Amino acid sequence: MKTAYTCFCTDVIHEGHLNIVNETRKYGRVIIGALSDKALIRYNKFPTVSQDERVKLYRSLEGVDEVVIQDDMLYDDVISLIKPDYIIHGDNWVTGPEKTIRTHVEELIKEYGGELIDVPYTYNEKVRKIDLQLREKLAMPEYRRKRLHDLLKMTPIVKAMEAHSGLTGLIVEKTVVECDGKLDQFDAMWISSLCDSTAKGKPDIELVDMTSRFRTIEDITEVTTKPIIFDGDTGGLTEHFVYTVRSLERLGVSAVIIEDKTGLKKNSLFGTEVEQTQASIEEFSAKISAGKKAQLTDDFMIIARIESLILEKGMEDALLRAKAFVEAGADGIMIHSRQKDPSEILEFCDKFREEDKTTPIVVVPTSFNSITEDELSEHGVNVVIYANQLTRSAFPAMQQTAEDILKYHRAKEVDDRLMPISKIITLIDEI
Ligand code: SPV
Ligand code: MG
Repeated sequence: MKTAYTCFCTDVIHEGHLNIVNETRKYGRVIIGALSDKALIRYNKFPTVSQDERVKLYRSLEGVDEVVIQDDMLYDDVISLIKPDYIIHGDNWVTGPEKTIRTHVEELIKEYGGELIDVPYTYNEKVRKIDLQLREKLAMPEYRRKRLHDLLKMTPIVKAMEAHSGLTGLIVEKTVVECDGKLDQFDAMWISSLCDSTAKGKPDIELVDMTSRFRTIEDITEVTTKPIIFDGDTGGLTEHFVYTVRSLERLGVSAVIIEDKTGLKKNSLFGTEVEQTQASIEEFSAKISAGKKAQLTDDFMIIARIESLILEKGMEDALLRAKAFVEAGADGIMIHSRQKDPSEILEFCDKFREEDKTTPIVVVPTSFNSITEDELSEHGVNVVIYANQLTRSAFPAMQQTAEDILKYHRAKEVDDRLMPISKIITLIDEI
């Protein structure tokens, strides 16, 4: 008997999937591939149920003979193992970002005389509603909050991008690219104090108050589902920080990063050009412990950011602090540097990992931007934050447009570089 294979990456079965199963049955013994968590998160979806539960769900479907795990988004693993006579897929992958996968599968299957079958994709009001409900579920605080924890287990390096508004949140949420034949996307959002302040035309000195920062979080959570890492600056007074922790948990934020500075905080990228004071180990450890004690949910993370390299206090000081902050209860360490060369960051990571194999390490490669995610991961980094690149790319574009309209006394000359209103509208979802 011939074998017919189809891959599912859904948590909920709707009539579209049942249709695919029925179509697959026409060609032979039905094998369903359950796309693994690892592949799923790079693709387009985040699971709301475990991989095992998905396998069970697919197995329970009438007409399904076998379910296997598909680990490779590009189908290489299952094709070499099963060599299905037919691969069946909805025709939604004929265009759009998934096209690259289809092209790859078509080439592989042709090599041994298999056949690719595209069946019409089922998209109606009912299916749309199910998709929407699934997304809404992921946006709920209890789901969103634990997602960073889950991601740390699922992927070698979590990639977070800066967001400071609903629109930038949507960009982080929806941008999917095809690269080296695979799809990729960001995992999380970083609510940067620098970009949140800059968007309001204010300096990054803890001047934008928490109420306003929470408003930014809400603007973003209203339209996205991805987990949030919040830049908590110094955390403020310990007596205030405990309230901030509770509010962030309630908002569905996954982690807050607080830095070991005291007094008037200035942006780290100024380094020693401005006066900045590091908090003592005891003082900052007490703040972390108080935050951990105040926390009510299991998954919320408090990450300690060490400014020793920024303030030129040396590697030993940075390592000493990292150890102390982990002992005080920190769920992760962020180490920062303003050197162009990543070597001091890598030295810190290597030395920290000699003693501590598990505590997540976070880095922000703004200055040392030549290093790749893979290289960072090889040195034990778990989270990479692109902290300000959306703001820094938008600002010069807007400024140039403003200058050119003034120069030409009309908007025609700038029009070619503007996104059409029709496209802007497609970014925004309607319920
Ligand atoms: C931010 O994005 O606000 C940060 C990272 O704190 S940095 O600007 O590099 O200090
Ligand atoms: Mg900041």
